[in-house]
Amino acid sequence: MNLQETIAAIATPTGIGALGIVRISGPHALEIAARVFSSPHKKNIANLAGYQAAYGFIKNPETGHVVDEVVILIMRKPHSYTGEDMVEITGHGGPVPLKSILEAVLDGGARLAEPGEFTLRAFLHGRMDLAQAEAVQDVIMAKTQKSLNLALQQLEGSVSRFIRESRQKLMEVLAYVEASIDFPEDELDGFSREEGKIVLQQVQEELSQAVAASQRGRVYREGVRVTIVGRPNVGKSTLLNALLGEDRALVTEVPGTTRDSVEEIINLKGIPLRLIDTAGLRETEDQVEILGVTRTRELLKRSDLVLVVLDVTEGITQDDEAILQTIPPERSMVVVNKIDLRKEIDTGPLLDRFSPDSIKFISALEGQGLEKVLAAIGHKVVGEGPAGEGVMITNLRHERALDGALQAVKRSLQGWQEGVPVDLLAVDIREAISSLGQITGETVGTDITREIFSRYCIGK
Ligand SMILES: Nc1nc2c(ncn2[C@@H]2O[C@H](COP(=O)(O)OP(=O)(O)OP(=O)(O)O)[C@@H](O)[C@H]2O)c(=O)[nH]1
Ligand SMILES: [Mg+2]
Repeated sequence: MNLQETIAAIATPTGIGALGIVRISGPHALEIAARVFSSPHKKNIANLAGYQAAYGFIKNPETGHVVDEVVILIMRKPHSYTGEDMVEITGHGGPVPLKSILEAVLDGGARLAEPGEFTLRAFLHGRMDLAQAEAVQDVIMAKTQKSLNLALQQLEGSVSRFIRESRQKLMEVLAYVEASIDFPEDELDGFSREEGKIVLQQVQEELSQAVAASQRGRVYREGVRVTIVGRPNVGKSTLLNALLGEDRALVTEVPGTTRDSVEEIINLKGIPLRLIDTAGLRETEDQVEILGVTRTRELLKRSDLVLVVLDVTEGITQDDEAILQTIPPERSMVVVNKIDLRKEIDTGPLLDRFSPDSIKFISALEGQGLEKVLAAIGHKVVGEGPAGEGVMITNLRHERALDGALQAVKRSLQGWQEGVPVDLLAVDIREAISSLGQITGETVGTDITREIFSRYCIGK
């Protein structure tokens, strides 16, 4: 990527809105903007200070035609999102005017930006580190208030600070270790072997807490897929509707009503829950139903959690048994439905595979027991209570790097205790430092950064 090139893109979604924005960034941003912009008051945008705006028209430099009436905002390096000279042109929010503005800007000398290239440039110019840059996309994609809060904290630098502090401590220990390789006999100032060990233990403790919390963090960022399965007519669609609070899926007394899966997202205390109602599972000759059943089996594989619905009036039938055999008990809950009709069934046959906590009795029709089902889902996916203190890692890439660092710190600590030669300790400590640096971007290759930003929106 050539930072000498000036890039441009439409930054607002395609569709109809009041306003839309075309962004330009790079060394020639102002020049290009001046080429396409004309002010009725003869304002020269080259003379505007940063964060000043002007009203006028965009003309295509090749055809000379006016393409939209706009307000143009100037940002001068380094005080801009990318750290480069930037111009934002706010035009009317329709696809044709915005495309025409973009075309004028490209004809004026800019190149079309790649996905995430504005944020990539912000990272390359040191406006933010990699963890912060990744948070930008998380803010945009946030599914609940809780996921938004976590993304904003990361954008503000909470993850970066935690990583830098741990890295700093490891660097101090490494400096001590390296000095004692060079001067084995000397008393090294300010640091003893014992102190080095204490610092390593402290870092190990902090990293393992962060790794432990990260699974929970990821649930808030990405959400969880909960698939509702069971025989036909046990009340799966009624359960989906009850949890959603609206009549989304068709419900009838005819078995085999749901033919294709139905998906909806609900917000469970900040956890985005993707609920999937499926076609009832049974042996069938009906071609459409067979497709539905095949699809349900596929969905099962991709679920974080499976709710198996049983009908209390029918007990556990052979078909139920067959379904219960195909699902992973550690990722499942049994929901016994229709308790308004009858209270009990013999759960004995379930108990060798499911703990009593994973079996819930409900009436989807009358709304009984739903709170308990939701609480149990929350408990299963994020464990006890709300997020504790300390940093919350939400990103799988970060989680892996953090775990890599933790394992390296553990090895060095063990070596330290066993009195292995200091040059070997240095190897593990360096690895831990490098692993942490991948999160903030100090030690990450361009292929990985490219991969990360390629998933971004164009214009961000
Ligand atoms: N009494 C009672 N009836 C229920 C309850 N839940 C569902 N039903 C009834 O059971 C029948 C089937 O409900 P659905 O929700 O369509 O069942 P399903 O599991 O989605 O069925 P398929 O889509 O055919 O697989 C309907 O007549 C519902 O009104 C309940 O808690 N109590
Ligand atoms: Mg159904």
